[in-house]
Amino acid sequence: MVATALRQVVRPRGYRRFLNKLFCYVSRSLTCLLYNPKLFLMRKLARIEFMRQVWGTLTACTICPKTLNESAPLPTSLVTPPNPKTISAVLRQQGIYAGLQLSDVVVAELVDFAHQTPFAVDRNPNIRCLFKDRATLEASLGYSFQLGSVNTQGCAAVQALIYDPGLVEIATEYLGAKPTAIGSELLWSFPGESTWKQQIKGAQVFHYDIDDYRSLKFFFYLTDVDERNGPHVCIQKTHWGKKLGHQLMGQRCASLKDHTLVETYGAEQVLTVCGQAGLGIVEDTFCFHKGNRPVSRPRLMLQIQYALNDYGDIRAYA
Ligand SMILES: O=C(O)CCC(=O)C(=O)O
Ligand SMILES: [Fe+2]
Repeated sequence: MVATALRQVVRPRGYRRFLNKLFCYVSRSLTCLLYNPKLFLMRKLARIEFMRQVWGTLTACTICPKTLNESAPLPTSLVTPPNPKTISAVLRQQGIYAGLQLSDVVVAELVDFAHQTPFAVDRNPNIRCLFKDRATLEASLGYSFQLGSVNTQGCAAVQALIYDPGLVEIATEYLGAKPTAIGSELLWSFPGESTWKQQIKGAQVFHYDIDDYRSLKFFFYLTDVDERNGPHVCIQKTHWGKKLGHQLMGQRCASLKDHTLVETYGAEQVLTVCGQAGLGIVEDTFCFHKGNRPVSRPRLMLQIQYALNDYGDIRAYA
């Protein structure tokens, strides 16, 4: 009601847009505070590097060493090379390491699952579609899809990877405590036009994730990726040392122009990761990063995420 009243009183378009945005931001924050106060607090604190340093250390010290469900540990890693200490050292310095490799067999199993399981169109759980039916459903709905999110729960290969000793060791080494697996997603990114708003929602502009005081994401390409097929792009070394303004803005940094961030942190730090299906990236997603929208063919990618704490649905209230 207050918002409606404000909208009627404030006439100029710029103000109205500003008030609208402010209203959305405040109402999202309040909802988060009400339903998930721990997540709210972490999102506000972790963006400030000093707080992240302090809380990260405190949390890591208090973590029970058996946080990760170890019910199905594998004897050997499905990922090469699992050299946790080296990878962790590169991560600390660069914020990203792009040299992991999944075997062809595992890639084939994941791709098969993604083809046989309906995806949630643009992450909307109410619209589901099989990969082979995409063109037909797009035509009948009258728009082209940007993303397709496949639920990984029934996929044995994903579950095996979540508890893969190689991945877990890298995460443990980097996070400084036993990690918690907080999410996984098989994600299609489709070629096509999109508005700036859609690109922000689809993580296709530079942004950083605030998922915990310390967190880590693994990305595995399941289709071949070149410059035109949705490469993952990272501004290296931005996991620490962000400008104070960018720390205060948190996830709202996504509304800044990509070129502004590149100019601020240096074009020489921009790493565009191209590679064949099976290539794995591990990244501290406090770095500015994005997945470019493919131009020619769909990209399929698996994400697995570890952190110190699990706050529930990390994509909610963002
Ligand atoms: O699609 C990508 O390469 C990046 C995805 C991402 O950054 C995210 O989901 O937060
Ligand atoms: Fe992200």
